Amino acid sequence: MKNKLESIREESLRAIREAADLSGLDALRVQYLGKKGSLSAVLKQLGSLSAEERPQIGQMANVIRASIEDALKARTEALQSALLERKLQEEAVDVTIPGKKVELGARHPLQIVWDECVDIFIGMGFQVAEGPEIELSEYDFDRLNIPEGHTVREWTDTFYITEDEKVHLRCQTSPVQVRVMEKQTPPIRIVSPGRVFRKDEIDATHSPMFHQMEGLVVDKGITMGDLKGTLNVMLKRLYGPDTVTRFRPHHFPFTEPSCEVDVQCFECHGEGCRVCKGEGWIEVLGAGMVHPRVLAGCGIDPEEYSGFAFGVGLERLAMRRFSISDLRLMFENDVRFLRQFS
Ligand code: 2NL
Repeated sequence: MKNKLESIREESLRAIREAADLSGLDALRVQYLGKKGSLSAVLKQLGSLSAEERPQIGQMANVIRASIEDALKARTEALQSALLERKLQEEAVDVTIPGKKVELGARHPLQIVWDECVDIFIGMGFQVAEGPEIELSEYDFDRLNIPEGHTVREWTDTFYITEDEKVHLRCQTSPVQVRVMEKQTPPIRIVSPGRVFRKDEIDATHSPMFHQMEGLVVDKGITMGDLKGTLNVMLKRLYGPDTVTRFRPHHFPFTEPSCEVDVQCFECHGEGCRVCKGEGWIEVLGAGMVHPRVLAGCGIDPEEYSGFAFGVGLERLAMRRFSISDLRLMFENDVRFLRQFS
């Protein structure tokens, strides 16, 4: 039995020394010290020994148990610290590595004039309205009093989505205002900035996709005076307090009366030069009193309410503002161009 205990000691201590991981160690603990382990098996046979041998063997077994426990403890600690060491190495952070540079972008010139226009009108109590870019022709044409056969309705002018001409890419953001008038009872004060689409050939001043901001005010007693006052505020904010404006009669199907609005050339102050092509004036927007038929078509009684509306092209504003000679630059996303606006 002594031999048996000796071999348990040798075998177990070697196995513990060689154990590769903590779960292996645990298995060894069970194998040697557990209730059904090798040491217990030997102790169960103590009864068959003589009275002198019994305490000797018993004591020997206790010493071996203690040394196995010590060995398990030592190996556990060694494995644990090796594990920690490896983790520390794997998760090491080199704080001396230079950080990644964050490239700071710039607002697009169009976005700058967009934000500026919106801010001016928010300052006058307007709200911003948005709507779909794919529109029903009913909202973009019919409700705006644009007659059947008008050139804008032709396939050469408009991007139709469906063969039956009922759906197309909107040509203006007016349908956004139509949708608001339909839902909301006056007073209404909104601007609708957004993308619009027309089948124009691309050149330095034309693009089949461009941006527009329209505005609409509907309330009791709105007059041409409100239109002029509001647009004068807008243009003075955009071009400076000394800006001179001119309201010229015009025609749009959706407004009556209608006008185009010019600002006096900031280069020659009306003398006529290259910037204004000898005119002395630069056209900036179209506007008018909302046609009674348009109001009525949206469920607003034109006998009770009146309103004014306007539309302004944002690319043209940006081009003038930043002296951009070619509109295509704004859609090419060349960072050398875009960086100039940071
Ligand atoms: C332009 C300038 C304009 C409007 C847009 C409008 C919208 C509704 C009712 C009446 Cl819902 N008018 N918008 C009015 C005048 C001018 O845009 O040159 N357009 C061709």
